Amino acid sequence: MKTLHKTLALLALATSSAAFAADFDTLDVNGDGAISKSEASVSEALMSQFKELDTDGNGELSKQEYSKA
Ligand SMILES: [Ca+2]
Ligand SMILES: [Ca+2]
Repeated sequence: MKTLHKTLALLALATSSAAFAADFDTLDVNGDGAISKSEASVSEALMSQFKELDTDGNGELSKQEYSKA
């Protein structure tokens, strides 16, 4: 349930603003220091740039990669 609540909070955040509403730590739901595709999926804007931002192509966005958004 905790995860669901966080997801709902993220969805509210993501829809409340046009750009990347949430900051890195908020998007990194599991706290592993990277934003996975499923974590990025709360933001359509982020998803649309995910491939471009993932410069090392490991399928996750590091803080450094995300900071270029
Ligand atoms: Ca993560
Ligand atoms: Ca990456």
